[in-house]
Amino acid sequence: MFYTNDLTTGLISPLMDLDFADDVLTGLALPQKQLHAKYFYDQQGSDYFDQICQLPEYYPYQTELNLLPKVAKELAGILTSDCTIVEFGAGSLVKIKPLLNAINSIRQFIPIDISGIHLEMACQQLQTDFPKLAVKPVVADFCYPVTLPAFGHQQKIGFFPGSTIGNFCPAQAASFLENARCTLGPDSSLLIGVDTKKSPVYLHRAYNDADGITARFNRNILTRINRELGANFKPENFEHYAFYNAGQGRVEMHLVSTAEQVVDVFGSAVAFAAGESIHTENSYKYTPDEFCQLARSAGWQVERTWLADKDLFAAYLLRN
Ligand code: AVJ
Repeated sequence: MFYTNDLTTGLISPLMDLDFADDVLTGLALPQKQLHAKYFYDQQGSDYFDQICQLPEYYPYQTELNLLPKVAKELAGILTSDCTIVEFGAGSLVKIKPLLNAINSIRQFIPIDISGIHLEMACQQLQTDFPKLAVKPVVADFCYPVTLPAFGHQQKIGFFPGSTIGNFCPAQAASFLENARCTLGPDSSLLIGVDTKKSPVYLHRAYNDADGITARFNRNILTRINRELGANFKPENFEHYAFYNAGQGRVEMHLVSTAEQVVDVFGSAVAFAAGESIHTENSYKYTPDEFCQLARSAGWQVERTWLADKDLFAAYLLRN
């Protein structure tokens, strides 16, 4: 991965991100147009996501954050020798703090995120708050195997909070879990936060907030494509649409074209019928039984399950 646009001027540099260009053109050529949810997270998108986390409707964030001190206290009893934590999709580095506060044996922290500048700024703040911790950020797309800095002989713990795993379909989630098991190696653990199945009314509210922040987050992917790939989407011509697909066990987000229109993307003409959508995100929800089965299918043992208030969210400690 490399930066493709000049972040100060917004000008497109000759080094366009060809993976991004290729994924976008391929996705928009499918009968059901789609874009990968990981592309939400440019700098603006990461900021919007932080705003989503402050919304009263978006229960996963606060629910998990409230659960973590309890989880961390129990982990402190298990993790007694020097250890390294690897966080997948670390974002703003808020959720690692309850772990760092409760577990004294954490020596090294390796946060992985796709959003480089966002990660760098968050790391500077974390280093100020925890001066003795070795912080080694890795800017990478963890959909692919990631090369990590040397672990040494420390005990390794993966941390994958926020139900980010919900962006993968179950088969991809299983291969992510398998890859993480190989990356972390023998005797490692993985602490993972996963959203539960619940009333669709509740889910609907979480992805259709009253202030329209989720809608802005969703549309921002078009603004990003315009800037980085030289497209001419009119984001205002696309409506945010999110719903729970019970058959698939997932919330789907779409951008629905409000009119018949043709968009130029990187030199290709992409035609939209009125009402046609781009599928921009899946957010799978798992019952504890379903998730434990998925984890086992990827070679992990489930050591501990924590359920938040009213079963709104779950955390699992997996053992390799
Ligand atoms: C970061 C993928 C867990 O699926 O709930 C929030 C992203 N999308 N609101 C989720 C998201 C719309 C979020 N994840």
